[in-house]
Amino acid sequence: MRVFEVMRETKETNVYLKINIDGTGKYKIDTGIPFFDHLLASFAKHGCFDLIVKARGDLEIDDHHTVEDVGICLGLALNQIEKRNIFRFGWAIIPMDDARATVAIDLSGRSYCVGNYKPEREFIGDLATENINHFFESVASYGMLNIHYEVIGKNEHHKAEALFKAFGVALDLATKIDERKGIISTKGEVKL
Ligand SMILES: [Mn+2]
Repeated sequence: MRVFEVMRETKETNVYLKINIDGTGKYKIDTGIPFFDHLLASFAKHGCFDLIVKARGDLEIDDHHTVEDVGICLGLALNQIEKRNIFRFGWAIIPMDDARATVAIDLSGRSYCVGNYKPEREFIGDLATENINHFFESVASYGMLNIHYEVIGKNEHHKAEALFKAFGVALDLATKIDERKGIISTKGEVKL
C-alpha cells in the first residue's frame, strides 16, 4: 500500500493530510470550506484514493491560504510516490451534465501547471473560484508533476466538480502499478 502522510503548520494554516493511493475511495475531509470538502471528496471517490484531510486555516481572512496549503500538502504527498513501475501518464475526460472537464497528468518529476478553468462567478458556496486554479498550481509545484486541464460548461458547481472528478480519474491512471514500465524515463531514474 502506498500511504503518505503530511503534516504542515504555519502561522496561516494547520493541515494534516493522509492519502492511500491504493485505496477504495473512502474519505474524511474537513477544511472548514464545505464546497472545497465536496470537491476533495469527488477527487478521492473517483480516483479510488483513501483520503483524510483536516485543515484549520485563517478563514477569518479568506479561504486562500487554506486552499493553497491543502494543495501544497497533497503535492508533498504525491511527490513521495516512487517513480518506478507506474503508468506515469494519466488522462480523463469527464462530463457532468452541461459541464465537461479534461485533465492530463504526467508524474514527470517536473512541476508545471497549465490550467484553463474560467469561472463565471466569484464564489461557489464559501470557495472563491479563483482558488481552484491556485489549488492545482500548488499541487503541481510541490508534487513535481505536470497537470493540464480544461473545463467547459454552464453550471459553475458542475464545472468545478467535473474538474476534480477528472483529476482523480487521471491521477488514478497515472499512479497505476505497471510492472512493465520499470524506470519510467529514457533518461534513467527520474530524480528530484
Ligand atoms: Mn455536487
